[in-house]
Amino acid sequence: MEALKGATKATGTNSPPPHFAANLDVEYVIVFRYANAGVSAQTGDSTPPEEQLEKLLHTLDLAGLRTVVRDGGNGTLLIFTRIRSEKKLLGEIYRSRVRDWLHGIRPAAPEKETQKSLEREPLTDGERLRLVYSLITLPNSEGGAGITPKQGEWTLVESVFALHDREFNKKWLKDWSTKWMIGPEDLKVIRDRFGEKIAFYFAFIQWYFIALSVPAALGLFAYLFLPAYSSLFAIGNCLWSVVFVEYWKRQEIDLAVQWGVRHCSTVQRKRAEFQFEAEATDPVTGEKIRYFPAYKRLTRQLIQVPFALFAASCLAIIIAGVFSIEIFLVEVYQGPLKVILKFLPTVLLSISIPIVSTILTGFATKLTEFENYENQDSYEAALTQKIFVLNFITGYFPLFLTAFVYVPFGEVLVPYLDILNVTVQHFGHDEKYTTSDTGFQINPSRLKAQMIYFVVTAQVVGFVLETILPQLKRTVFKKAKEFDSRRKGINTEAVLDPPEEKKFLDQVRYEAELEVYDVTVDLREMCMQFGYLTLFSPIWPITAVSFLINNLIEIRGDAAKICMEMQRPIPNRADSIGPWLYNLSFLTWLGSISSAALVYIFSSADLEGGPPKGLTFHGLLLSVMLSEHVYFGARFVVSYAMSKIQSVGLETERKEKYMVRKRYLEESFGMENELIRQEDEKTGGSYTGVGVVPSGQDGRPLADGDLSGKFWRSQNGWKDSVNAGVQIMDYVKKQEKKTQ
Ligand SMILES: [Ca+2]
Repeated sequence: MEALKGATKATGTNSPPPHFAANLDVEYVIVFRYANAGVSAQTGDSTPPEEQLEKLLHTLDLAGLRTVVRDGGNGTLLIFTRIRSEKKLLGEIYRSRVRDWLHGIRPAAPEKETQKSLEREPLTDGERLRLVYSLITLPNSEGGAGITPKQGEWTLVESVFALHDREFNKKWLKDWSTKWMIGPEDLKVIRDRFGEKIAFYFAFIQWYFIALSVPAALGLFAYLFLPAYSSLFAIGNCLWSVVFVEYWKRQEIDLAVQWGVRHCSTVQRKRAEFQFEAEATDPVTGEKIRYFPAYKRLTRQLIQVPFALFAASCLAIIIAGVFSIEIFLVEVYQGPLKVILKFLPTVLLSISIPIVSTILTGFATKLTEFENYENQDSYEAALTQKIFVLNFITGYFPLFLTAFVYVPFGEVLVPYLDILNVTVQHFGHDEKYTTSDTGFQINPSRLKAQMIYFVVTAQVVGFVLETILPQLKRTVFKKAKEFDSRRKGINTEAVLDPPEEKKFLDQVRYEAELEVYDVTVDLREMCMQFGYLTLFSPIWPITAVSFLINNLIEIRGDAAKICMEMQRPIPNRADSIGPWLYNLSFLTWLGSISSAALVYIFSSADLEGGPPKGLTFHGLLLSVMLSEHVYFGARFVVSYAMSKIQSVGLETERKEKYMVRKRYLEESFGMENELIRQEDEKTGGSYTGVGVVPSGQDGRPLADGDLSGKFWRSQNGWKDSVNAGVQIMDYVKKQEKKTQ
């Protein structure tokens, strides 16, 4: 404690803001694993852990960070870091702001005296943590220590994380649990704490929540007064989704300008994992470029195609297989144990899909790593698209299957499920247990029941899993780890804790065990949810009502998850919700097709969701094409209308740019104007120094007889000119009187 207190004093008055005080002014904690189950951890190149630790601490020191080491228990050390002096931080702030200016993120150059510019724009917690994090992780060439966990020479560095500000978290959760609406002020608070990337997520989900009230009202109306599969509702829903996405695009710009991050995605965060083949110098700019041949990346990217096909068919086969079994067991099969067997497919699906998805997601991640992207953003975009494909199939394929295969063609196809009798007969059942010969009829409530499952049950289950699973996983892993350590004779308890630090260190060790928060998981959840609304809501019009209720809780649940289940997120910047925006647009487009098809197929049925009648293929095609054209038309109109509405953000940007231009111009003239003003005050308006007609040495020589010289000296100041003017007017008036 004394050492830490001393450190605070050492920096003098420029100590970190009070929020860090509860964490003893620690900014980051680095977990260093020196032993793995009793034996020294493997560094890869057989250097002992002591050597890597020494190198790590030295590197941190060179990067301008103070360090303190404590025991982490279970074979780890905790390395606490904080910036060595606030002066160093000021330098970093200035550099970062200059970089932003050079990349066009901020309109004006930052002031040289950072202290002054900080008074104008105080440093937020998030910015501070972001800067210190980049100091730890940026490559040496960019002024950082180049420490990336588990990479390269840092094989023993397990993680780098920030400590939660528990006081703030408590206030935040309490605040949000007592109010309905999350306003711009609340978003700014999140942005200041957790960075723009997470703030964008909350801004998005809040806007989505508000916007949902429209389809919810529409859906409720349709549910009560309109016939099932009403085209009116489908059109309204599609139009809403177009306006929703287009308006969000505008809001993104507004927020980015407001938060000063517009165009920040142009400053690319380099990935430490990027492997380059050669380092070359740009012939034009002289900049050092790490080169990886484009054709190689392209060939690697091409692997995506067979991968996507493989993954899609894998998932599709499982889903279709289980689906057939289910239909057979529920609607065809009449034998013994039906009550129990009926649940078998659900169990099968709930076990197989998560396992297969996890394997495929792992594969997608490996593939994206193999594609070897240089920047974090392009890496994330590539990964997001793959994950979206996987989720698309698991999330929507069952409904597509029921709506467009089972219902229209069920009566033709289902009897073929008899082939399953082959397997069933092994258990001693025979033909009489099935009704397929006696005329099968599709179950009209099936589509709706399935939709309700995805819209209500799956959402609730997802929410519960999201909140409880991390905690469960942690407890199990912790127990397993402790058991393993005990078996191998390592001390599981941390030793050598100074007694007064015990409480703090226990908290840090607890946080070290938490998972790393990934905001794209939450974004994906919302994007998938939006998909159900655009693609299938004609099946069950009150879908939006269910989502509205769900999301009211979801927003708060996600906040609680960040505070309690996850490590404090590293504040990253972003100027949008990234690649998810394209997926939203894609879903609105597909929604126009899917809704049209649903309405065309099912509105002709006698029963709700019953077998459709009098369908023709060209009729379907026509309605789909028509709807799609209407979609493109609507999107064009909406985005045109949006561009006519003034955007606050763009206005602000324009204003800022104007102010900057004005300031630069004023600065270049300003000095002289100021001098003139001072003289004016002193002399009462006569020309003495500035602006006086040049004479003698310092200007154009004026001879006494020079007409121009005489002319300009005739009035010695603006007041003289006024007097002269008044005299002239008086004189002329007098003359006029005389002549009258
Ligand atoms: Ca969530």
